[in-house]
Amino acid sequence: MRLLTVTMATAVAALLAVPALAHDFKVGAIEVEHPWARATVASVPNGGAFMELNNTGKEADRLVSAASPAAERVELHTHIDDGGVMKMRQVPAVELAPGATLKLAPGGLHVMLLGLKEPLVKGKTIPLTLTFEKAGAVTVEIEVQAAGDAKAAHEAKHHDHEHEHGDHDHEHEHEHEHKY
Ligand SMILES: [Cu+2]
Repeated sequence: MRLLTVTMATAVAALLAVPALAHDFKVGAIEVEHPWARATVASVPNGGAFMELNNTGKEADRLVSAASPAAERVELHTHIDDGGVMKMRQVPAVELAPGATLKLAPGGLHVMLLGLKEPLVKGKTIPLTLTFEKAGAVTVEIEVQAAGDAKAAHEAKHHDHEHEHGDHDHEHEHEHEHKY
């Protein structure tokens, strides 16, 4: 019995060591949950990064910039409906009202990585520094997932479901992302 207990304790310790289980970051009142990106191919040196942002504070804050050593330039983007075609547009900041939970997801707000120095490979992580007006800067690890994996598909589906124009398939209009 003692041996079993020790074995279980070891197993639990091993599970806790898996980074995916602790893939949340915090700076001031801002929580950054599960930052991830889709794997990319060499012919398309740009990619989108996604995450959930929670403002647990009583004051509004804004995500004002992002940077990564993995990309030449990082921009904050959203999608707009341009005559029925969803196009990406740079936004100066992402507003976070007090208590707000904001999802950056395919087809909507995202962090755009432009001029990737190397393709994003599934299973790798890349650092991304997010700067919030009040909370300050935090460097998170972006987990690269397969271009068409279940999590990405789930996120995209979830987003379309919530979106007013849910009947559009935004994914096919995403200019900078190579999908499959
Ligand atoms: Cu973009």
